Amino acid sequence: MINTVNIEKKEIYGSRSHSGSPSGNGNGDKVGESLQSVFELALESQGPERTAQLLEKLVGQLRSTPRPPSGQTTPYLNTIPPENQPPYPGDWRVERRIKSLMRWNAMAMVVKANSTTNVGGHISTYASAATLYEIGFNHFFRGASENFPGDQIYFQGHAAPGMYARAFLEGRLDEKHLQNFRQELAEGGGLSSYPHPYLMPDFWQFPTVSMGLGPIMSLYQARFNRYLHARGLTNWKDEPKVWAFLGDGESDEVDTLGAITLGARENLDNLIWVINCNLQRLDGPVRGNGKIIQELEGLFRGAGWNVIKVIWGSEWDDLFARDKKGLLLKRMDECVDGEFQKYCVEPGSYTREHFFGKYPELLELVNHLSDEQIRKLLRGGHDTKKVYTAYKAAVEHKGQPTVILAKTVKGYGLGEAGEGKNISHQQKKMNEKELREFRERFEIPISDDVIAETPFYRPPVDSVEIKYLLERRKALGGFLPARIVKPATLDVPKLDSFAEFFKGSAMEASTTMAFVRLMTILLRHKGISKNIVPIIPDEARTFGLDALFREIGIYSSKGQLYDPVDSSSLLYYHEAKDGQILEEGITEAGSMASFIASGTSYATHGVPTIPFYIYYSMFGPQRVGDLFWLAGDIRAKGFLLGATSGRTTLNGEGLQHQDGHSLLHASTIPTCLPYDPAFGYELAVIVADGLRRMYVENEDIFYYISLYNENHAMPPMPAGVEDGILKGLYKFKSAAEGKKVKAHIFGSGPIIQSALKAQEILAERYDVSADVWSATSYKLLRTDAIRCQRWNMMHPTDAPKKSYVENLLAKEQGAFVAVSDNIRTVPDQIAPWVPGGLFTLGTDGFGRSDTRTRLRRFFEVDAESTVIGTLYALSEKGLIDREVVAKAIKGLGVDPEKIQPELV
Ligand SMILES: Cc1ncc(C[n+]2csc(CCOP(=O)(O)OP(=O)(O)O)c2C)c(N)n1
Ligand SMILES: [Mg+2]
Repeated sequence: MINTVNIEKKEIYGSRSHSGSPSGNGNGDKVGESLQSVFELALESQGPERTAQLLEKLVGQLRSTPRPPSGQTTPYLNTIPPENQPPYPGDWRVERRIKSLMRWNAMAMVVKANSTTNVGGHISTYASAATLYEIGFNHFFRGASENFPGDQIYFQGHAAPGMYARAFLEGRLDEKHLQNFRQELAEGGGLSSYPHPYLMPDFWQFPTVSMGLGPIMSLYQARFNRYLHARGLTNWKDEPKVWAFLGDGESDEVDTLGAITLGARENLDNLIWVINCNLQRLDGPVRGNGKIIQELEGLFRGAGWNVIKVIWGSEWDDLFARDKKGLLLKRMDECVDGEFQKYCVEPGSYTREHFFGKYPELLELVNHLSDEQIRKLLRGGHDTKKVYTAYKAAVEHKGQPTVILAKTVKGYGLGEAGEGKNISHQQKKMNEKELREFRERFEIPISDDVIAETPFYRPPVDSVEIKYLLERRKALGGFLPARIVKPATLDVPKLDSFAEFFKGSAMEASTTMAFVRLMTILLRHKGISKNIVPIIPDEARTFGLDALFREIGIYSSKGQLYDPVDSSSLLYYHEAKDGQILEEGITEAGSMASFIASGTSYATHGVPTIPFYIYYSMFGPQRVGDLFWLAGDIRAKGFLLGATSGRTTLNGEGLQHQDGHSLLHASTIPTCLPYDPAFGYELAVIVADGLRRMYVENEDIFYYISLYNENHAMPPMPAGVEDGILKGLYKFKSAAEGKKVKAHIFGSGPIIQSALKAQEILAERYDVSADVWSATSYKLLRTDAIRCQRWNMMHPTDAPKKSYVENLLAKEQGAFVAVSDNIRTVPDQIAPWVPGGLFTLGTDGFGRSDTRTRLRRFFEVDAESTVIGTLYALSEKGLIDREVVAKAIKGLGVDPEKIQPELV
């Protein structure tokens, strides 16, 4: 019997990296037959009662025996058995000393900052992950070199102090930097709280601190690397690996797990996730009543990933080897994470009694260990050799992405100050006693008299530690993290490439159609055609971009393994290994991750690409706003096209689709330029200038452009308006002079048509000359005005500066009215700088399904409402009689008591 157990156990240990599902075979059948005969024999010779007893005994024995994985999980053991561990290539003693110094400095940085300020910071995350990072830095993470862009590493945001501590030992940061952790405005600058490329553009590559975004970005980054290579845009010799470090609590974010099947589908063996399973998040256990490692294992295996569990440290190997009955494993399986946490904080005697003590044989198993030794039985994520083994297996694994589930202790080494405690995450201070204990535990050469000041410690450059550390990084290609940007410009098309837009067209068209035409021109422009990355979340047909399928192909790492149903048609669904379109399917988050990967390829690969991500505008910032924000932080470039925009223009789709506020969302992102063009020529001028600013001038900005699906006249471009288009406002059509009063209507997008019609009605019926202006960007007008206003505030005795919009409108008379298919707050952004104020009409409230005509009356943005609004604004200024407004309301057939869109 004992032999059988051993054989089974060996099988389990040895059969990790495949699914291991027990399949029927000839031997199995034979065993079954034999068992049947034994059963019959027992029945015959012993009788039913005795046979039942025997069977019960056997079942009991089976329960406590390690079994091969059932379903998607394997036993609570390290995936790689000790006998398969490779020799450790480094000097682990020196590495341990280096790591201890990192631990100290990372902790000191936070404690010091919080001794005089309340800037916060985290000690426990890095404390639990130090080994996970150090093995990577010393043996795996490759820096950039010629023909190699460097491995791309997503560091867990809260572990940032550890990365700074390393950079300090490497000599890349000095004491002053560390002193100013989280004090970026201090004299001489400081270190940002988390990875923010916007704030530390030479250091951090990937923002990660908003949980879930690092994981999804890393997935799409790994796929984007393949895409770039398949399209011949890279010349690397070795493929970079993408490593993402995340927390086990972070796995609850939908963004973390929602896209993992992509990794398996695309065979992304260039992707490795390391999940730091310290079993804790901010408030307490991640799964007190369950096992997060097992849960994640099941999920990732189900999604087709290679899963490597690193649960136990080397000290456990001997215990498992001597545990012939599998009782230890049984006990592991019984315990929930809440209990494992308890064993972390209690003394060894507690673990002896409550964990091992459950079964006498287990107690015996640890008889030779003192309580202290039991307390020191390590979790795998703190064991250098176990972590190295897992990483090596991960980088060598072929055909699948790998996830390493590393079990650790949150706040490892903090002792009483917060090791494994529920408060660990928030711990930012340590008293002198705790500092001394920490120092002793990690053997930091800091004396008693200064310890209370938590001084930073860096050994001399010629010390064994620093020499080792620098040698390792040199061998691996240089320091990390590092964001390296070499200036690269593209030969972007000049304005005259878009001449056809400037002539206007006899045919009515929408701005979406204009965009499709524009894309065709760009995709044929030899300077940039290769660099363009069209990204679509399953909406190409909606926007009329399906013609591109055939022309430039949809990227597929597998090519096209089937004959598409529409292969006989001209515009068939064409997938190709070097396809240019990223057809992401229905995932706005994934598409944004692709946008970001493409928009930052100038930095990650030294190859500028130009993403054009077109989507339903309602599912942009409203749906995945945090990724939009991150696009700013990461210094992404490119064009976001919010199509089917406008609360009334997208008429039939109703409340969840009709967008009248994305422009406002986009306005909140500092590096985003939002535009709301009305005509094809405006779009062309905006895109041409965007290409110049981003890909010639190398500005780290991106564009948000609303596109609409309503066809209307596409007029020729009036002379000299380019500057106004780009700045945000220009006079599109002056009114006939000679009327009694003067007014101005700012229109945007298709709603400029309401303004134009209102212009006619006002002239014909109410003796008002209303000029129509095209307002292409309220945000840009506002930021320019704010800049001037601020300058004036700071220089009160100098001649005041005037903003573009103030200068533009200085000489204009009468009332000013704005009308758009967006909420009123969008135009209201410039109200303080409009002479005499701005009266705004807009689409505040929920959308609903109906015809455009009815919706525009409902929201009061149609021509009649625009007339009434203009007359009202004039009456408010005393320029016309209120009676005129009342008559117009009647004369234009507008019901003044009609229901109003909901405003709370
Ligand atoms: C989207 C988002 N929500 C909440 C937070 C706040 N937060 C920061 S760290 C943290 C807990 C992290 O736990 P875990 O992922 O397990 O990381 P650990 O520190 O344990 O390694 C939380 C809730 C955040 N940063 N991002
Ligand atoms: Mg955690």
